[in-house]
Amino acid sequence: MPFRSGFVSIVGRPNAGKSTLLNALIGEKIAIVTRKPQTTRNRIRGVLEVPANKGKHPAAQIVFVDTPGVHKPSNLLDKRMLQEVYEALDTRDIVLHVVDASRSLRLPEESASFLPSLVADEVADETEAAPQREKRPPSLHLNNEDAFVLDLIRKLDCPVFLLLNKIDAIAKDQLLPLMAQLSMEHNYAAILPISARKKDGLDTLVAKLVAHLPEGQRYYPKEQFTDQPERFLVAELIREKILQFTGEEVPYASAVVIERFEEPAAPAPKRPNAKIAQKLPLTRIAAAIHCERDGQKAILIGKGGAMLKQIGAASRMEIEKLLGTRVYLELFIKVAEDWRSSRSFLDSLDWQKQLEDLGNRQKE
Ligand SMILES: Nc1nc2c(ncn2[C@@H]2O[C@H](COP(=O)(O)OP(=O)(O)OP(=O)(O)O)[C@@H](O)[C@H]2O)c(=O)[nH]1
Ligand SMILES: [Mg+2]
Repeated sequence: MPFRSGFVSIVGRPNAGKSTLLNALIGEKIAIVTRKPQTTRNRIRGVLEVPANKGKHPAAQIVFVDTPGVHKPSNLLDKRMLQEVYEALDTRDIVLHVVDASRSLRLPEESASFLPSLVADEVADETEAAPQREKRPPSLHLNNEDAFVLDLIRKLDCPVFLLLNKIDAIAKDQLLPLMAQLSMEHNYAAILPISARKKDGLDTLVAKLVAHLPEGQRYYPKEQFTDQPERFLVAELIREKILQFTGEEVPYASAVVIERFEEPAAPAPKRPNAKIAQKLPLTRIAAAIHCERDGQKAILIGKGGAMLKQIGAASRMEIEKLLGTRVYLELFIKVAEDWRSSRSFLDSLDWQKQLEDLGNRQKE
């Protein structure tokens, strides 16, 4: 049977477990996961090689695309996050709509968008290439993120799978009514209960995805499992610790920029989870944590520097696992007032855009 390949975009409201699912499918930590909503800020690709299953399906390469959770934007960063979702929905073969089955859904009686058309237009204005969106009347259901996701997927002409996630956290008799309720909302190509955390139901999911994928060649080399540069992964691991250890507004007002990344001269094992021995070479990394106000800076530093030390120690351990070297990590805090509304600052965080710009400059 001919090889199959394609892009599978993962969408849903914040905290549905999209990034946990991506990591579980790929078997590597390529997206950060926390209990706080709005953890993911960028599209993140994870590449899965699927061997042929005799008589059932051919071999395939699936490129999964994790996206930020859909939420009502209140600044330019939020709008960029929503733009990432739009872009992932524009370039895909299949979409996975992930719903947290452990929280009750409040679906409105009729289809609704929580975003007035105005917001969609503003988002589109941000990038020239953004597709024209049809105008929608402002909706009454301004806070219903699930309804907005439904609104987006109803416009798609590709198969959409509904994934009821976190089934490890609910009683079995709750599942059927939820499936029945949601199956009326959209003509899903498949409805699958899963637990991303326990890796439950994922084999069935992958087999069904391969069955729906078109014939095609690999998009990525066989051994590559993500498109993210190492520097970005490192910045994300630091941000994960900020999200874990700080509260209130601080996690949302923080951005991490790697300012120095000195790889060791000697070659080091590149695979994540490699054993860390004392003899291993040393990577020197300096990272700036940007926040928006002096008060947030004080929280990030903590009493006698305790918070910064905790963030540094926890992220260093994870970075060592990722790089397979020892790591000397230097962290410092900078205040960049209102960076979440600064176009140029957000551009400087966007590694995909930076790579594209570099490519365009080289072509000229
Ligand atoms: N019990 C249970 N918890 C899960 C499962 N999947 C994810 N979680 C938890 O749900 C929380 C959110 O998970 P994420 O993977 O970060 O969710 P997300 O959809 O990527 O969230 P955003 O990036 O904010 O949009 C974390 O605390 C996860 O551990 C699951 O199958 N079962
Ligand atoms: Mg996420």
